[in-house]
Amino acid sequence: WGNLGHETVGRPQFLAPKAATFVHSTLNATWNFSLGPAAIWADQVKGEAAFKWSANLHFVDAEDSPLTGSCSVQEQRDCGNGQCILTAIANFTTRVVETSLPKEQILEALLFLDHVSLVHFIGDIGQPLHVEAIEEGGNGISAKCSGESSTNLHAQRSDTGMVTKHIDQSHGGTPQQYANDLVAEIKTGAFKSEAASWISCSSPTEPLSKRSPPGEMLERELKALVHAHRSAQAITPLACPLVWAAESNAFDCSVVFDFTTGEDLCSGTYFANAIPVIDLQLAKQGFRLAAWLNVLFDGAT
Ligand code: DCM
Ligand code: DCM
Ligand code: DCM
Ligand code: ZN
Ligand code: ZN
Repeated sequence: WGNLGHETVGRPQFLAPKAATFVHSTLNATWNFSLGPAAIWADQVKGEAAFKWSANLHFVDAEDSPLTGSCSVQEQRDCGNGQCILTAIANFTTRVVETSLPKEQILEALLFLDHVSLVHFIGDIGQPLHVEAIEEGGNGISAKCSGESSTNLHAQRSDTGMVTKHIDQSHGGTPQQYANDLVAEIKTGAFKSEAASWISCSSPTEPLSKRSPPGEMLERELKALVHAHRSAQAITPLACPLVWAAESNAFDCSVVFDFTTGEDLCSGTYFANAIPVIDLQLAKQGFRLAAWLNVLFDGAT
């Protein structure tokens, strides 16, 4: 996502007390940021030499075949070197857990950086083109929006075109309003019935009878992660980021590439099909982010 998408995801309004306290005290005291603007920090620094190591952590190049209708994302095949968004979420989660009781300023600053990185990556993993290898996540595919000088498919779907136009048209032009509107959909609207399933993390291949209740798997995984970390084992890949990635990636086989060269993506069927996906993925990742932080800081979902 671009800034608008990240600022939307980064305003979780479902935080439990300790997570909310952390967000308000540490983030505001240290940086005078709210979580929303802090969520774009990882994009701002990734071009700097000191943060070059982080540039590949914003996505996973899924080597599937969406143009022939075959979508998939696999930890080993697509992230075998451990340098992708799947491992980034596991790594930053571990670091937040590990340093959750720091007293010194330096540790707090580190915690802040790990924390805002986590906020950012939990947003990015919901963007279908961040879970796709083709043309570097669509960066090499030219695309245009409302006659604007043509850029690329990745940019149009992430922010510059479609998200901006959608927020301007339907959500008062600001990520604050957009986030509020998505929260309303989760609380009382179109997403109400499915929101609990967003944090179940159950694998779609798992038999229904074995599915964990919403939230349980998330908590179990985080505890396993903390345990693995404390006992100095290698970070185990997490199931949840892979589940989230697979959901994003599936849209690469439906709406994402369904246009013809030169078509205006910000009108007609393509735009109409894209908007519900953008709403869904941003609402989902914001909800998941809050659930994740609630487990980290409050030990509950
Ligand atoms: N590295 C990379 N991509 C990343 C992270 C690290 O190419 N996402 C490289 C940078 C260093 C090496 O891996 O050459 C070790 O990095 P670090 O010291 O950051 O682990
Ligand atoms: N690193 C990380 N999270 C951070 C900072 C760094 O995972 N917030 C990792 C990236 C590199 C290694 O630690 O692999 C060294 O980073 P640095 O050069 O920041 O010490
Ligand atoms: N990106 C991606 N997949 C790739 C390469 C890049 O999803 N294989 C993303 C990262 C940025 C955007 O595309 O959000 C632009 O990348 P860059 O800043 O590296 O040009
Ligand atoms: Zn992007
Ligand atoms: Zn990013």
